[in-house]
Amino acid sequence: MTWGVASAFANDGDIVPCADRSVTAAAVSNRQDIQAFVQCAYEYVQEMGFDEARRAFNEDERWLTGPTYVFVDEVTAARVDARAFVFPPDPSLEGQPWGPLLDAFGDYYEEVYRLMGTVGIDEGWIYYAFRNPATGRDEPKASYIKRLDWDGTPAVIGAGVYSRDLPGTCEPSEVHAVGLESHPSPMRLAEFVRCAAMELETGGYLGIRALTSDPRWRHQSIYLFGLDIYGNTIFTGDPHSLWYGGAVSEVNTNADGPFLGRDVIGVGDAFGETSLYYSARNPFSGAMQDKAAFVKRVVISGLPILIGSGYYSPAAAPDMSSLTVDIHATGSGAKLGSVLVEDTADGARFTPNLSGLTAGEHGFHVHVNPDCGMSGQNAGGHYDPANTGSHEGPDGNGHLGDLPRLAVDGGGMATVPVVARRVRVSDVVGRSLMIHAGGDNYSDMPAALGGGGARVACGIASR
Ligand SMILES: [Cu+2]
Repeated sequence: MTWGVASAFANDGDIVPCADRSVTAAAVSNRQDIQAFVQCAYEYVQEMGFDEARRAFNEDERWLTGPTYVFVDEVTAARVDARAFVFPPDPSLEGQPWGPLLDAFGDYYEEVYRLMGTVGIDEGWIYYAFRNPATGRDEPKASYIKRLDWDGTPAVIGAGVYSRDLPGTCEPSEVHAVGLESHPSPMRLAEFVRCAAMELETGGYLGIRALTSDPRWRHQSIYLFGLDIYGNTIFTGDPHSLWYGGAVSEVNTNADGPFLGRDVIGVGDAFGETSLYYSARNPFSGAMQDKAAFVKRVVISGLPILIGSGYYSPAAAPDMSSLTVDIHATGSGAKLGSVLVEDTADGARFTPNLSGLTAGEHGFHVHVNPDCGMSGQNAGGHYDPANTGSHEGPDGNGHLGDLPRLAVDGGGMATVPVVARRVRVSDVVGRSLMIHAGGDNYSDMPAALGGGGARVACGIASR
């Protein structure tokens, strides 16, 4: 097992010089524009001096008319003492310490000082909640900031936008679990978590439901989790938690865990956001795999928590030729045993080791979705990649997911293997195995879908 703690931050790459890409406030329409806009403002300060730059940022259309403006703030550890050097929304504040005004956007200063003071980067994106003067509400905002010497004082120059004003910043079409799953990278992961953190800060506890169930935030091995100050998982999109009726522990805080025995919020306070490396069960593969996670401290309803997500190391991908599927009763959730699925020369062999079923034959199928919730209804229909729409049993040409009937003895046990000649293990992964109350007529006549009736037992086929 590997683990570690590190601060991580990445910007979007090299910044083009202002001369090559002159941008006005009115023309800003994406993240790269904001970066170029800040670069131009920075160069303007270098060329024209502090007094002219302050005048221009407050008065000239180029810097002021559009969805953004230029700000310059002092960087100091005592954030209430930090002075505003340029603040076009209220120029009367310029030269004054923010002081108690920080209450409305303390997150901003925490981020500025953390990045410039603690992490020590020279420029990058920050994400925080800020009072939107247009609506009077605190809303998610993203700003690009760059280190600047303002007349002998450490400062940052920056510009930002509210997420709804700027396509490309936490846009649902750009930041989503599918993208992170298919192209995992530290930068994508950090953006994913930061955008989720903004949703949480805006929506509070009401936002958790979406963060743990919406496909934007949950896909295959990707999900979000929240940790309290003791490291307990207080919410999670991990599909395994559906089975157990509560949150599966994402991390442990023991001396050998990813937090190295430190308390979680201590880590959050020290870093604000942090990368973590540990081993965890990948809900999509079912295997213990190395995981690269990223957590960010947020405060909701007055309480600090860490929100995080992570992706799994593909190098740890397991052998794909067999799979064990745990089977649970759909009603009580009780575990009934498991089914071993193996590739053989004759097709996939399903070897059950189950108890607690009713005697006789039971319809047995691969259903589409890896989800046994709602009494098995969430699993959807029989797996039918060729869209035949026809239930014909294991030797027909209909649903690929039509398996041979499962035999249960008088003691309620199923141990007799069945072989489905058209099926491979890879067809089963990422779907579910379903056992019905009744048998299977291998036809849609006289009863549709084999006539097996209620879905009594189910298992998610993940590794
Ligand atoms: Cu079925």
